[in-house]
Amino acid sequence: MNKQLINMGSLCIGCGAGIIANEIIKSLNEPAIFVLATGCLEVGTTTYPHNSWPYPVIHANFGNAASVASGIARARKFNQKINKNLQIIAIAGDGATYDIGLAALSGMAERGEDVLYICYNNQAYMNTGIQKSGATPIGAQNSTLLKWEVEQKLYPKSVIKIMLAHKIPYVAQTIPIFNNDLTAKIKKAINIKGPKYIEILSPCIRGWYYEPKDSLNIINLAVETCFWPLFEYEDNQLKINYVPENKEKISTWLKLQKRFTELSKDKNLIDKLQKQINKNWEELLKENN
Ligand SMILES: Cc1ncc(C[n+]2csc(CCOP(=O)(O)OP(=O)(O)O)c2C)c(N)n1
Ligand code: SF4
Ligand SMILES: [Mg+2]
Repeated sequence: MNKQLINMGSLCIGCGAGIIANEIIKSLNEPAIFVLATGCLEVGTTTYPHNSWPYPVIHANFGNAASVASGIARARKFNQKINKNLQIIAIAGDGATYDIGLAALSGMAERGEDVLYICYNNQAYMNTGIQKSGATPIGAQNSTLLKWEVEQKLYPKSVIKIMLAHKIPYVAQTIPIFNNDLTAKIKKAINIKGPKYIEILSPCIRGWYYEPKDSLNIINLAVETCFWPLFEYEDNQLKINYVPENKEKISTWLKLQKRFTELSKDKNLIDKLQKQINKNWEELLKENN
């Protein structure tokens, strides 16, 4: 079986979600079925009659990928004809996960379904024109803002923490292409029984409005600034996977993305954001000890 996506379909060149999809596929040795929520990844790789994936794919609705994946997990359990090694992987964007699909995801976790759920988080509803989602960070321009406004929360809500509250066996945060962190986490997750949740920051050229040449820099800086630390929880026990030697300032990361043009002018707000990032990181380090 070809271990690469056949092509990137109609995703933008350099789309983070396409890179993530390829990394997931490279990590798999078992037969698998993917359940995709509506969003850029699904629309860009499965436009009828094409399927860019070298695996069967089900297009769920926008909000029910976790429920569809749960149904397949039950079928695998009770139907003797279904290979018991079949991996069931739901992939959904931040809009589908943080907002419309949160109840379905919670149900999947609460029932203990044997499903790997992956959220590729590009921090807005990109496929429909960059509307704000529950994962949009403060100051990020989006098409649902009528004017520059800072009423958004300093930090978006944490679905990672919501999943930890469900006490599922594996929860992790990662980013595409950083020391093979993503592939290591996928490989680990698929060998754990029960619900698994992995959230991956997914750079979006169009919505974050950056030069494609800056892609790798943006990925690295999200981690090096501790805006997006790499960690995992096995049975709610934290392990930090990478500790930056010299933490970069968040302003360096913001400046690379035109979605933060207005925020970059507001020194007070950037200071507040920097303090919050420092606090979050200190709390994580403390929990790790
Ligand atoms: C019930 C419902 N409401 C709205 C839509 C329109 N819609 C399709 S994709 C999408 C945005 C998806 O955002 P996200 O989950 O963050 O994925 P992204 O497009 O950013 O990759 C929306 C609003 C829909 N398909 N179904
Ligand atoms: S708009 Fe963003 S998420 Fe959608 S295909 Fe383009 S780069 Fe990818
Ligand atoms: Mg999104």
